[in-house]
Amino acid sequence: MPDTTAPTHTDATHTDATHTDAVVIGAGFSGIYMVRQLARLGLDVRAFEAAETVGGTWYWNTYPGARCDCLSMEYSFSFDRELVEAWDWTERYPAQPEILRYLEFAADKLDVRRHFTFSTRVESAVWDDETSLWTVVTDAGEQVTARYVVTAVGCLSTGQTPDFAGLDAFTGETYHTSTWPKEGVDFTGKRVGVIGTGSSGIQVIPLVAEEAEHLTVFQRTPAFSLDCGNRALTEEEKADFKANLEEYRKETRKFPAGLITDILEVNAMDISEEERTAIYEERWQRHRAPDLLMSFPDLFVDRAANETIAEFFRGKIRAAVDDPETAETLTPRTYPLGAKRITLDTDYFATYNRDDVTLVSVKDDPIVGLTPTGLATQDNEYELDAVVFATGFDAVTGPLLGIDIRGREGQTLRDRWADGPTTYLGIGVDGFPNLFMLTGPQSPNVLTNVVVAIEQHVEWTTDLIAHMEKEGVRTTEPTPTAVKEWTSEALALADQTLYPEGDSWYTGANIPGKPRAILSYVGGLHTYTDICDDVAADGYRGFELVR
Ligand code: NA7
Repeated sequence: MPDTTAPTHTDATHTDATHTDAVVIGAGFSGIYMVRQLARLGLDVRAFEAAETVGGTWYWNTYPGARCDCLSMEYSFSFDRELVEAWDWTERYPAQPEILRYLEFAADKLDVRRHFTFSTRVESAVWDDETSLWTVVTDAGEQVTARYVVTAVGCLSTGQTPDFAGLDAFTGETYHTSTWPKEGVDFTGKRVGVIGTGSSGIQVIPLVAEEAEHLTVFQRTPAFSLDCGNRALTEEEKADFKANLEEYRKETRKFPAGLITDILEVNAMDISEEERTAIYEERWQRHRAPDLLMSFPDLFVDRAANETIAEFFRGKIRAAVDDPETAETLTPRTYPLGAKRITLDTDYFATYNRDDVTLVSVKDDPIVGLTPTGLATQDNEYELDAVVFATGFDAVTGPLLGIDIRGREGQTLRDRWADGPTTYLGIGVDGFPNLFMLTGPQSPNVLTNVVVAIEQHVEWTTDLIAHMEKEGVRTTEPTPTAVKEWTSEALALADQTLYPEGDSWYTGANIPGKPRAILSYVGGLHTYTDICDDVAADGYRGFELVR
């Protein structure tokens, strides 16, 4: 049912609206590249970003220890040799400040900043059938009409804080890792609680432990974590990457995760335990998660095979943690390795050998809520001066549904996706013409080196818009059949894997009330790219192009 409180198309064609060809929402990797490509097509482009500068998730997540889980050189734009030549990464795994500097540098070099209005959030985008235009409204009250809207809102940009009782009554400090104060936080002399042991928790915990008087970690589900073995890049590594850029770019797109990986041709279950363990150990030393997770083809389809690598990781926890009981509490046993994202850490498990760190399993002793002076579990009370929420994100769909997007006949995307997202290729939705979602749900998005996925999405979308401009196509939207079929395929493919067995943000299971559905296309970026290319070569099969 159309929501009658919504702006109607009459409201939407505001007389004081300015007009542009395309609006891009977001200034992370995808927004920067999309703006550059649309500008190169000769289109007028306006772009909006809530933050005061570019960076996206790397602008906001400034908590101590924030670091990417992809290698720096892999996690960077590869489409422009000049840009690659002009930038030198310092570390194997880049820390947040360096990634932010990189994105600032890229935005300047690609000359996209002038298209952006910063410190401005897009509140709504409403389609008008009569004019075939979107009206985009910002929190500053600006209205812009545009033929195209491209969302570049990222997959992990809407933080979630659990609705604990007593949150407002707590008199101490509270922080969320995804909106960390830019001036930093000093925990010296303080009793600190960290809730959450996903990637953010695992990165922040060792550093808070070093500073705080006492740290209490509230863990609901333990993580499989890989020692990231971070180090400075050598001059040889940097030179090698630059020299082989074109080959790297071509190769990387042939792999499921957009990362060159040597997947063995034998199944884990077809070799002896000794052989397997030797392979895992050698790959552990490479300090690169895909090398482990993709060692054998059966690891993510066969639970018994998965158990072999899970047990290898568990052994690493036992070796790192002195107290066997604490080690056991830190040991994941309830889900397959990889069904929740593998975390990359520095000294995470060893942190629990400190006298000033306490681990609380809130699976066994659930959180009841915050009190004025701390946190209460069912059986205990913890006095705290500060609480850090490392409780994650409303991933992939959260940032899109945070904008009031209304397509034909006032239909909202929120209503449309009430039972879970439905898309064609993760890019478009029927009834929402000329709306293109970069790294949208049911595209490979977070199951890849996302920068490679972004480049593929931006380039494909640019080609489609260029085609529309050239052929005089006024509107493009997927057919209902294409959406139905793609959605079924995406869901069915996920059912053949172990992803549904993990309660994680990959499936929306981390957000109470969120429909549980895989938020990514699990068939691999290589397969997905072929499908997209084939769709384009076939005259954009599955899209209705109206002149
Ligand atoms: P994650 O991976 O979603 O981790 C959130 C953590 O917070 C996880 O351990 C959750 O436990 C825990 N959590 C969430 N809600 C609660 C409540 N209500 N009570 C106790 N514990 C809770 O988010 P991150 O920010 O760490 O990482 C997200 C991605 O960002 C990461 O994978 C990288 O790709 C970058 P749970 O596991 O749900 O039991």
